[in-house]
Amino acid sequence: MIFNPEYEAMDVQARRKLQFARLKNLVEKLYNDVAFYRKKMEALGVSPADIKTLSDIAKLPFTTKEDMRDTFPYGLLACPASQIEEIHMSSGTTGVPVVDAYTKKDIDIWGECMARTLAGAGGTRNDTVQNCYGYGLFTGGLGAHYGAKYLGANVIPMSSGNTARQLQVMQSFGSTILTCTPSYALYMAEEAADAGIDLRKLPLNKGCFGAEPWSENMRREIEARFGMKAYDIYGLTEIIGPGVAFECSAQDGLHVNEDLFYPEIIDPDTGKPLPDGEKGELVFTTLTKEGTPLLRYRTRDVTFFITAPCSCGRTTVRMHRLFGRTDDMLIVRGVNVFPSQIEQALIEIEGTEPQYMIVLSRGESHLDEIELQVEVKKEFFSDETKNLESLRNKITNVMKSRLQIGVKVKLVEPKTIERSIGKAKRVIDNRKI
Ligand code: DLL
Repeated sequence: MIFNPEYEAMDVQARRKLQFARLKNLVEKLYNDVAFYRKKMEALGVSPADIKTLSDIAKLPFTTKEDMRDTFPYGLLACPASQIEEIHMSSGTTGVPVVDAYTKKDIDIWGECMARTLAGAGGTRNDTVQNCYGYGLFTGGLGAHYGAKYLGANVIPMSSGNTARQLQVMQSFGSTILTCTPSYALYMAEEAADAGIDLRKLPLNKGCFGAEPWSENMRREIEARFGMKAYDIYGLTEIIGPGVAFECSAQDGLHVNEDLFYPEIIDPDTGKPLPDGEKGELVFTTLTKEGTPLLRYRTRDVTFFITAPCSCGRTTVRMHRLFGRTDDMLIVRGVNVFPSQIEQALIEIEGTEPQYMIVLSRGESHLDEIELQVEVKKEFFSDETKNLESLRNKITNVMKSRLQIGVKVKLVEPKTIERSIGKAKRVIDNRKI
């Protein structure tokens, strides 16, 4: 079901017009009301009058993570403080505090964005949403909560953690939609298996997973273990939280809520916009936000746009599932490595669990070393040593061919890698550079 066909299935030209009108309003507001943006525009010699078409957006300044840090906490506020209804914050992947201040209208729009997201996964008012994203400053918990309410569904505000209770609630109330990080979903599946609960027999039939990188194979794993459809959902605190983009029944790219967030892909080195279909850094401009609207925010997330029509009937542009970030990209002996590449390779190898840790170090020779700790499936671990050795060799060879560098593989016993109830930590960087 398309939650809001008027906007989601809008004629593309009509949407362009709407985006332009909203952009124009935004630029005027920021120029007049937010000293930070006025200064930025003046430094580039650009004023609201220079924005004559949508593509003139490229003349406008970017906003970066550093800007968020420099203006912390209220430097980007674009409305009187008395109109702020709620604040969220994230330490972000890079440790810079990021604030999002919402007015009442911002919260309503957020609810709608997440209602669109849940509907994209097939959710309706008849669903029961077990929401295991963390409640609090993190946007996941309350974002999904508002969305479920906006959709008219029943929401169980579990927050993250206490897995035994999650499983109990899931069974007692017959939850039909699960919302949490994909790594937590897998953890729950393991705990369920240990407790002798067959998740596939429960009413749960769809899940909206995001907030951290995951892969196509991890999706299959979750779908098989739960007997559900697993959908990728994307968002970030700076822009609104979850609800910026979401997958539909086609599971072929994430529809961007374009009437609300104007997306661009740029070359991260030059800052120049790239044509549709080319991979680069994702940039968003918030088109209707009142509290902390942002102009051309550089997400550092790497993806490309898919413009081919989608079978679901939505006309919004889709973004490919994320490839990683421009900043958590690991550079190991000069080679760019995304943890997601390692995960993708690993999950294709029979005998391993999708649980891993990348430990980076710099040895005596000053060369970077990657140790990849991989959990082995229970059945495999009790097997003969020679099988384990051949599994280790196999992983080593696959990594070498995928990553173009050597990786030291260490097989570890089932359940020894620390599980997360929120975003999974996959990299330990012990290099002293
Ligand atoms: O993680 C918002 C969110 C909550 C999204 C719940 C989806 C579900 P932040 O904590 O500000 O906000 O982190 C945002 O997380 O820039 C991406 O790098 C990463 N991220 C979010 N969704 C995905 C996803 C929330 N589906 C940062 N796939 C973003 C990969 C994701 N990475």
